Amino acid sequence: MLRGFALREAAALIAAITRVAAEAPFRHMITPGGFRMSVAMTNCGEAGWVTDRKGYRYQPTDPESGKPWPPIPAAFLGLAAAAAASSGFAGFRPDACLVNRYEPGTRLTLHQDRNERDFAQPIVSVSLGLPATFLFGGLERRDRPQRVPLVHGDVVVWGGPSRLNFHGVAELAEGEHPATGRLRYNLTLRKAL
Ligand code: MD6
Ligand code: FE
Repeated sequence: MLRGFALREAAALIAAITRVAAEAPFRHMITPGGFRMSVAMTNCGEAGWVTDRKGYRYQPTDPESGKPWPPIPAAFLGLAAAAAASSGFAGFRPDACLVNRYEPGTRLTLHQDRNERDFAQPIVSVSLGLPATFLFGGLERRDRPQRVPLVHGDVVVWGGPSRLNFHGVAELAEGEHPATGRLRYNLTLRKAL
């Protein structure tokens, strides 16, 4: 947990999210079970994480447009590499970045991130805007999660033995943030391929 690691660059990161979303707009994807996700998502990189009735996967193109996802902004790559290196993962080069957008009332149910090819690679997660409570569970869905507060500028480097732990985000509380208004963004930088 690198508290405030992205604070200095936060405005540039938010501007870059806006540029990514101009090419690949945020959308509410459908889970394989047929539920519309309350989190709005987009991606950048060689591959983007998608879900639809057929399942969860990474794919090189945006299903809405058929075009490749926009490239990962240089500011994301630099931050991810620096955060990973400072946590013992030198040489981290992500090829996929999922961008999550939350409004008050939005939540993310407990899940594992297991669509990536190599679980030895960490995931670098960046929180921007409204605060959230991260639910950090165990290796079984039934394990009671720890509640971890995440605020604007916090970065988490997640790798090693807990890489496949269940986790989620509790329902976002009402609020206003000077940098994002009524929104929280989360970037997760991954080596998916
Ligand atoms: C979020 N994060 O903070 C959701 N997954 O909005 C995740 O689901 C996540 O932060 C894998 C690794 C780090 C994460
Ligand atoms: Fe996740």
